[in-house]
Amino acid sequence: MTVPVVATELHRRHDPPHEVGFGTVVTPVHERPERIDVIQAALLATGHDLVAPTRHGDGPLHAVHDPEMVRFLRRGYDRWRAAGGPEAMIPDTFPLPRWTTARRPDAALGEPGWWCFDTATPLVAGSYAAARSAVDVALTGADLVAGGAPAAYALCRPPGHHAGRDYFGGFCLCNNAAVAARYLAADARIAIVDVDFHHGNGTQDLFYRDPDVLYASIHGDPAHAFPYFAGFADEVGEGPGRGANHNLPLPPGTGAAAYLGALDQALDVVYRFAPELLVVSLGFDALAADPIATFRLTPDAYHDIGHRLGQLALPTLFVQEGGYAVHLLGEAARLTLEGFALGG
Ligand code: Q9C
Ligand code: ZN
Repeated sequence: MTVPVVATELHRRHDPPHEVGFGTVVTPVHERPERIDVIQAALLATGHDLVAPTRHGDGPLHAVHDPEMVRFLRRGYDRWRAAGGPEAMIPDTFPLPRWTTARRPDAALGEPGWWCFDTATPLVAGSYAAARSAVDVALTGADLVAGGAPAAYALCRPPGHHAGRDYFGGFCLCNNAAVAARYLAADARIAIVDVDFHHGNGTQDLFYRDPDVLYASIHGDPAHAFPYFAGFADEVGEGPGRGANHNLPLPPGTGAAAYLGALDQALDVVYRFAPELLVVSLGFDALAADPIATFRLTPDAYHDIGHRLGQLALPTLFVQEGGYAVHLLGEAARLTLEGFALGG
């Protein structure tokens, strides 16, 4: 099976000089352009086809994200620099939800903490262009699967699953998978399966009350892992969405056997939901070699993951999320599609 791989060079414009993790300057950053380069090279070398994204306008983006946040992503950096902010825009002050009179600051140096929830997601001059291109990459992939392709691979960068309606963080600016899922949900019943090591708190939040989009995630237990504040098993959806959110947190050190067992459970829920299309938030940070995560998968496990996803026999949009063991990302991506092609 040859899979269209949607990608653009515009992702390179998001290339921050450093991030802050656990209060310490980290350079180079984990979420860097080479990630996409190695995946793209591996997939094209395997015979998959490169497809350029098409522009989709603001409609699908604003259906998911607060236009005011999008405006901040577009204009906030220049304001920050004009006010004397340094090259990497990282929040200085965060308004905790317990701060009852917190209001959105006018101050350019104060505004980042209103929208961005961590210190690991710096913005630079080209970040918006990259984030915007990643949304178009996901939407172009969505068009391909809606149009009859059995699968498409949206090589999104920056990633997306930590971004919610009006916040961003966790290396994510716009939630590419959620924008694609919302767009596809106009015509089809959608399931999102998230195999990134981290819980996709943004995606969960965006569909938490929605009965028509299932979210199922296998991830590092937030009792030990980022994003810490969401991703627990008792988060099952709310109101009409109750039962359409499924979290499978797993402990540090989880290997392939336990991981694939949890994936089988998640895919059983997906099967019973009877979706017409599948969106996969595909992160490779469950690899043992990943520098920021604690699972112990080898690249071979992605063949098994792909195979299990393929057994659902649904048109499937793969959306790139995380994965930071750069030297293994190409192999993991190739094996995912190889397993998927074995089908159901
Ligand atoms: N010093 C994704 O995989 N915290 N995001 C890193 C390490 C942020 C991961 C802390 C992790 C975000 C898409
Ligand atoms: Zn991740």
